[in-house]
Amino acid sequence: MRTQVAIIGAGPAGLLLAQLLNQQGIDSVILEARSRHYIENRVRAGVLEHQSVDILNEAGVGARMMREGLVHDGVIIQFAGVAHRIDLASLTGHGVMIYGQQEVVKDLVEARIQSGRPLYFEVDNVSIHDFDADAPYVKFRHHGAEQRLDCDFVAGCDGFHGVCRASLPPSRIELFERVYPFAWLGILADAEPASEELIYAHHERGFALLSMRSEAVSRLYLQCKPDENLDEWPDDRVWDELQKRFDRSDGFQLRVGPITQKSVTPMRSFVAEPMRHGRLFLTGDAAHIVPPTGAKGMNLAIADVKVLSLALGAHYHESRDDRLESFSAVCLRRIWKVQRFSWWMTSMLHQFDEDNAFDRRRQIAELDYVVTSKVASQSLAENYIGLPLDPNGG
Ligand code: RFL
Ligand code: PHB
Repeated sequence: MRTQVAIIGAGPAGLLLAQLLNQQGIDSVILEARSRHYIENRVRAGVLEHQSVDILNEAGVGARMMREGLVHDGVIIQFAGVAHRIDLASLTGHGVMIYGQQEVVKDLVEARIQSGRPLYFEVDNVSIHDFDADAPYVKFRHHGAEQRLDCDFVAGCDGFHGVCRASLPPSRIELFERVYPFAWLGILADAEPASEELIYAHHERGFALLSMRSEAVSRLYLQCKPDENLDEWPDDRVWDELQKRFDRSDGFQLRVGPITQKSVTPMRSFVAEPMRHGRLFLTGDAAHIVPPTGAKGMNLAIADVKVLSLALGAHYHESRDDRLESFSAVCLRRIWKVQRFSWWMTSMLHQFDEDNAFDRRRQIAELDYVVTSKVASQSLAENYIGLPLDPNGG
């Protein structure tokens, strides 16, 4: 079989790329290792930058998000038992949208099915070949049968553990990495969110985050050990620990309800450069990872594929390859700024070392500065709602 663009992975990056290409009349085949049920129920990110909202709307997949998503014009930073609101809208003119990644994925899968173009679930043995030459191809197995997919380009949208980046000889990529000495224990609960806006809480017992998926579903996280054993975290202990970390002088109380999902997420910062290797393009988590504190992972994936879709459009419709050539540099310039922001939020809010009293005082001073200085809160807000995306120049 043959296509123009072979897309490996049906996460937000692969599915949105397919949709943006389809809008330009460019054919693609998506190969996904997991089942449709699995990818549509994988609970992950929840915050969309305002321009991610625009990109999804322009892609024609935003109708349900606009109906069901929650627009947030502010975010709460809490430390030393006091909550401080950063007014995103008045500081930047924009807010963010709370809408679960799995909902974005469902909307994109639906659009893909409507388009009539192929999306293969549960493929295995994916391997990519000859991406340095003019005629790359992908081999894979589907329902036990070996298949070959010839293409013009391969889009590696297969996440951090995928095959695309792993197919490159180590000499061709430069890796930049920081692994943090903690993880997040995340829960989803059938409980009305106790706050209308997200709360990022600094606490000496460790960071905690209150987020949500709807008016009836809370999403909460607490800093834990990287090798935390979930068996040691019965529901009561999770609620108890969360309540301690959200404790405030005004008597704020969490709203408790049945926990429907519980998981531990390791934290890392990671970039693989460059993002283009001949006719292979890496996007999203396949090329970079951010710690979730800045809420940027899904947004970076969306920005990468927007840039790539325009570059592929210029190749097919204007016979121009300059945008394909600049893809990696354009994306990386913005990615590094987002890496910096995610690292900074993470460093400011987490406990790194049990007995480093100096760092704790320094964090409190930094948080105090951020919430009391207009320029400092504006800088946080400008990054949180999303740095501008210029697909031509970074
Ligand atoms: P994905 O979503 O990992 O999708 C990759 C897809 O490729 C498939 N795959 C393969 N398919 C075929 N062959 C192979 N050999 C394959 N290997 C893998 C996988 O099954 C999968 O379907 O990557 P993508 O599309 O780049 O999207 C990236 C985002 O998923 C990720 O950055 C975010 O979830 C990160 N993230 C957050 N991002 C935000 O923007 N805002 C947030 O609030 C936010 N919170 C989070 C997060 C991630 C979290 N976890 C669990 C990692 C909160 C958490 C807890
Ligand atoms: C989430 O709702 O899952 C979420 C929100 C904000 C973050 C990370 C995750 O920074």
